[in-house]
Amino acid sequence: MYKTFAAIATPLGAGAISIVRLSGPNALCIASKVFTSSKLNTFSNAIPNVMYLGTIFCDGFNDKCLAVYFKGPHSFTGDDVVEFQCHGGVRLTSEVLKTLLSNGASIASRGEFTRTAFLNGKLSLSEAEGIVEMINSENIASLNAGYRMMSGHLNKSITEINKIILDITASLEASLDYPEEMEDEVRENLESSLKSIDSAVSKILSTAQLGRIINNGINVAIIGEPNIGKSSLLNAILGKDRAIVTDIAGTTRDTLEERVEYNGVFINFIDTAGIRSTIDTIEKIGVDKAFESAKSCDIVVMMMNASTPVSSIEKDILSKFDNKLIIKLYNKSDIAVLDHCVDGITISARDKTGIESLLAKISSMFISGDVDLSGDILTNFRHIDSLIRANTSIKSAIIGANNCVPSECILIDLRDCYLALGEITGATASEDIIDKIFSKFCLGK
Ligand SMILES: Nc1nc2c(ncn2[C@@H]2O[C@H](COP(=O)(O)OP(=O)(O)O)[C@@H](O)[C@H]2O)c(=O)[nH]1
Ligand SMILES: [Mg+2]
Repeated sequence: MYKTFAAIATPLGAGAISIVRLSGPNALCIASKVFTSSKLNTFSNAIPNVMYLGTIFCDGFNDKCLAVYFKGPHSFTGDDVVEFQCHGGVRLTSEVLKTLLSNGASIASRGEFTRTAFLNGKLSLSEAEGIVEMINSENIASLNAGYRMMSGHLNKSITEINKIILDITASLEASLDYPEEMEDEVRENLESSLKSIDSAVSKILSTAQLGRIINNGINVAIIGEPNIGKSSLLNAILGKDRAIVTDIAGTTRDTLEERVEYNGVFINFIDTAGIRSTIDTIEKIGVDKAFESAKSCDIVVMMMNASTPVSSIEKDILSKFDNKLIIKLYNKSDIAVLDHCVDGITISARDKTGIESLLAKISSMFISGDVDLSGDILTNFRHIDSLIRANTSIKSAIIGANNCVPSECILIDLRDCYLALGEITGATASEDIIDKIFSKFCLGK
């Protein structure tokens, strides 16, 4: 027997309104015990999806509130749901919840509403995870990725791949039953069918790097010789005096990280100590940290002077980052711009010119026109992990098909691939995985 549970769905605190919701077979019955509206004899007669203004009777006080009934299965959870929009406030909202509990509801656990929706087949696991991604998003790109996941984009792609796996599995199994009639033909087409699965899985997996960037941003280290204008650039980008700027070489000793949002994506700028050989112990640590930041970041911005030739120290620094994405940035263009600057971007941190071109360049190195932002983008580590396992299994199946390995062994790889992919949608996810996912949800979700 399903239970009826209740929770506060909005953050607990002083606010204009709070939403308290109830889901389960007794939702309407419990609601009609505590809520009345002049429009109805009893709330049991409420028309689904209609909002009623009325009174909720709590222990020691009443509140004027709105109530709406969503009749299962046409509700978020798939069961009967009643939502109350009462006034906000910690005590008021808690008392409304207490009233529902004392009238027969039990308290919902974390994610219980969404878990019920999943168990009732209203959404897949990845769609449920899309909701969490949207709630936790801090930038527009991540909101969009969460929205696509919540709307079933990834679920559809994975379900389609698994359908093909099932078709191949069925013909391989049939060929084992009728080897003389079918085996040659099935084995002949096997490799190309497996390769199409491999390329579909790899295509989704290849978006993981973009997904990381969407969640965490592009890490950009600004490096260069002292006094070139690195800290001035950080300040110009942020539009405020964050870093100390002086004409004394060696002013910045530690790395300093600040984030801006550009085209919906975070760019994390790391201002570093100017690179030079120094006997100052603290500055030397700063120079080492500058190199470390540059090695671990996504893009190195090497700042040089637009009005003077590239120095031998700068050539030496550049040569250390041959294998990285690097932007040559020529600063102090307000003084002069020499011809060699054509291989980079010219700016004046002092006059705040060229900043937009730099941001656009950084963004275009990751979010270029050929990146399909409306397609699947893997932003969830659990999905990446499942796809990596699916990828390993399908590659093993291809090797098997190539080397005349018995069909029984290929079937094992295909099954592993199917199971790994099914964990994403929830079709093959174990109770443990499901528990773990919903335990990360907030109360009332
Ligand atoms: N003329 C000119 N001076 C600049 C520009 N950017 C920075 N400076 C000056 O260069 C000096 C060093 O700047 P700073 O940002 O501290 O350089 P950092 O050591 O590379 O961080 C300061 O006196 C700045 O005012 C620029 O675009 N044009
Ligand atoms: Mg500095």
